[in-house]
Amino acid sequence: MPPERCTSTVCSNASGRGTPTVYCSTMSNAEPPPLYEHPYPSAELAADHPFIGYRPERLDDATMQTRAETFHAGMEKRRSVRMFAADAVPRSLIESAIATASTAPSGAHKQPWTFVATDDPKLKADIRAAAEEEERTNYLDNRMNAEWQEALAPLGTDHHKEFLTVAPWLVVLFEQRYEVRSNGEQRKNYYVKESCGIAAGMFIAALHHMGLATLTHTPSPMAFLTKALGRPANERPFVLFPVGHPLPGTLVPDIKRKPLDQVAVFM
Ligand code: IYR
Repeated sequence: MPPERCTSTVCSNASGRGTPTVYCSTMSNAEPPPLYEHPYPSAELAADHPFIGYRPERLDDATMQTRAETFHAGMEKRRSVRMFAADAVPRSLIESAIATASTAPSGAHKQPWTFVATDDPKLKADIRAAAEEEERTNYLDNRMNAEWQEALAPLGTDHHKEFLTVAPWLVVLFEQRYEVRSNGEQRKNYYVKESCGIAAGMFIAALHHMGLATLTHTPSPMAFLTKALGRPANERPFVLFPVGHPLPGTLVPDIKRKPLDQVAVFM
């Protein structure tokens, strides 16, 4: 059966001139969206902005179930680690984790993040000294209130942050509160915290998937990281990740994750 003619007003295939832009009945696995009264993109939008087809492989339910369970089982094994081996980790692995994190969805696709990575011993020592100073105030001068300290007690954390010099890499995720264009103009970013939170999660998942460990460390306040790493005024530290292999024999708190019925509501 010959392909039908495409009826989309913005489809260049209709005149036989090239690649289809939006829904095109001449494309084997694309259909006009009959479910939608207001299809996205509208013909007007697609005429002004580039859109491309999105056609991920459609899997059957059983295959999806297996993949879902395999992924979940892998993620269940992830733990935050505070004791790292000093073993070197190739820079290409850190680059790959950052590239994966950078696939995160972001407000208006602004990707409002910078990942600053260092394996420089001097920089790591400076960062550790500054972090420990802040944490000393938190723990020893009671900047954390009693309720907070009570919540942390079972984890046994304190102001010592040796992992900051032992872990081979420190990666600081900075949020970009606004964007500075090459001509110096400033443009607002949107949903910066949400976007960076998602990117942080994807970074953690990428590291875990490749067999590395990290700690989601936020030595509050973190302004010292801006100075230590020489970052511009539009950036603010969001999370500090030490990255490496866990120290063989490392212990982690014997915590349990909440069962599904405590974290999910289906209605
Ligand atoms: N940022 C401090 C305190 C701390 C806070 C939380 I929430 C933790 O889960 C663990 C520690 C520190 O890193 O010690």
